[in-house]
Amino acid sequence: MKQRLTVGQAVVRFLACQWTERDGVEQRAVAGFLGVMGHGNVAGIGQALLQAQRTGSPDMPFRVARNEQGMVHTAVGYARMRNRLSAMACTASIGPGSTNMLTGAALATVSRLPVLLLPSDGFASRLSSPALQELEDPRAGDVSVNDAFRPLSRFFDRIQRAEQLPSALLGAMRVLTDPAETGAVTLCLPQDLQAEAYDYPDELFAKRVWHVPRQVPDPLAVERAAAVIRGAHRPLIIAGGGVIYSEASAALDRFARETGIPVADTQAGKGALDWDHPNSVGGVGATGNPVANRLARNADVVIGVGTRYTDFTTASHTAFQRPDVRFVNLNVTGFDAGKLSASPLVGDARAGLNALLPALHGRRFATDFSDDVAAWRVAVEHAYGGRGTPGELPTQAEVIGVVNEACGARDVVVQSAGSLPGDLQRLWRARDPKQYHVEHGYSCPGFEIAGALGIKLAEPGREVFALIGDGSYLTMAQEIVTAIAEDLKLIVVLLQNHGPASISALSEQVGSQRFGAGHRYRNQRSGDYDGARLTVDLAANAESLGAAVVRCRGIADLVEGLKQARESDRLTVLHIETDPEPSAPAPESWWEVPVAEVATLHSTRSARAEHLAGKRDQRHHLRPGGV
Ligand SMILES: Cc1ncc(C[n+]2csc(CCOP(=O)(O)OP(=O)(O)O)c2C)c(N)n1
Ligand SMILES: [Mg+2]
Repeated sequence: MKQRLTVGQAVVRFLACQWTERDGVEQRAVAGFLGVMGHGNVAGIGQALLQAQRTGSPDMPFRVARNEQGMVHTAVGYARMRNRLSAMACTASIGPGSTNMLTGAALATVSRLPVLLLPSDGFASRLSSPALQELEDPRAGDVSVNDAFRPLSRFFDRIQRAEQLPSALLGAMRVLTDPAETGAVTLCLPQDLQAEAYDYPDELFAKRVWHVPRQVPDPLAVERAAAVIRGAHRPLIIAGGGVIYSEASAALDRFARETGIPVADTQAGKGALDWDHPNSVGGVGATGNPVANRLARNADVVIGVGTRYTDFTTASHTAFQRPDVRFVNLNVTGFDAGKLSASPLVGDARAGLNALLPALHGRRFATDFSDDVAAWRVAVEHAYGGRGTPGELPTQAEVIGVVNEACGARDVVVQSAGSLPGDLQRLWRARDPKQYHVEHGYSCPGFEIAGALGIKLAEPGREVFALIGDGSYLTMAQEIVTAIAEDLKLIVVLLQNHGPASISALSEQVGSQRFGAGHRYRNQRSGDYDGARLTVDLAANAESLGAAVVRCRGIADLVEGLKQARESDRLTVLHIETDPEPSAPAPESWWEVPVAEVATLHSTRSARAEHLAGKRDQRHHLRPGGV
């Protein structure tokens, strides 16, 4: 039997029949659509979604976003919260509608999170080309702006004929649901083709279950890795996002308790163990804490679980200083498992930890880190302060402390860029594996609110707190409107420190004298941005978008405002002025940012000398990891 459907209708019908399964739990692989309409999709995918909504068949929820980049962030937030087992599809019009999704695509692919992108292309027929917003290339008739998705996508296809659709859809689903390959999956759909009909075989619309395996690493690889670990004296575990996506917290808890190995976390891995777990030593690397960084410096075996070792985690390859340090990496992708010349364990984090533990034959390590950790926890408590100092601007650390205390164990915090990720990585006390969402792989200002919306969509029962700096708010805040339209309540804490404090401080550090990193009026006499402070009122802006706004004049107002916001059913923005100066204790770590090799400026020259001093500790980590 066949069904005569447009390409748009077939896409929607097919996606409604896709499921994932892991540990016996089935869920929709594509739970809904997000979209911004234009001439590229209004009569194609748009018509198909309308028809689905009007007739109830297929069941495919649709939500309108305000900005296409924001919509992909929302889809990413959703997939993060669902441990990559369920995703969203995003439909956009041709031209800028589609290219607005590029940043979101990159974020998804960098952070290995599934999103299904359906950018629209110009006419496949080309009869009326160039269509509005269509790119023309005099040398190549088949180029479109959507080719820019190719390097950003883990799967890319452009459908030119209706009968190509089935194989493209199956290819897309395979990559979308494969934890080792997932990321942005892009199917470009020409605007005319979306509306063209074809007789699709019934089987295309049968329920399809994509089984997500818990791949067990090769037994011989387990033996080799176990031998490396058994020979260690000061091992350290680094828990990355893979632990959380694999729901391996219980396995990691057991592994850590039975071996006595301390567990540090990355941005994506925070919450893998509760902050006060006896083995938890907190964030490692450039935005980590001194205790975890000391353990890293002296570790002879580093066991990376579900981490891709970004420069923040490795402190730009200065974190691990022992000449004999070796790595054991358990990761679902062979690419990550092999990093730093590791003894690789390619497999699922939970299955891998469970296979590795018995192979250690009861080996226990006696690294004593509890006093250092206790001292660090006191330092965090001190940074949290609690009440603020009267007459002084609250510090960012104090704001984090207050939000942390207002946050129940099941509540969620969302962040992405600025000085907050570093402070959160050091200071946040996570009490649930799904509590901490600092999307730092792509560190994208504007992820905060849009991403928080996706998390709320995934788990409406949890309170979701988005922490956002003024610079990031100015980049993208419009998904507040989407959240309000969808009646999805968020609590947004907007920290106004009048500019990108993080980049200002970084600029100073690399000798660039805060150049281009302030939010001030241009001074017509000096030609520089050293005029008065800009008079932007972001609280008024949030109000104008429909949010309930609390203008906090200090920490006490914030405490009270958070209480109100929790009780309220409205999206609430808490606006608070904060001190731009760093307020969290230093990480005792390094992050490589290049400094000009020659310069006439003294500031650059002295920064260059410091930069070279930092580089002296950089290691290649070429020591073969296997035995
Ligand atoms: C798209 C993009 N442009 C530039 C940057 C560099 N950058 C990192 S944080 C930031 C601004 C953050 O400002 P704000 O939100 O006020 O945070 P603060 O630094 O004050 O904590 C910028 C421009 C980036 N990460 N992404
Ligand atoms: Mg700022």
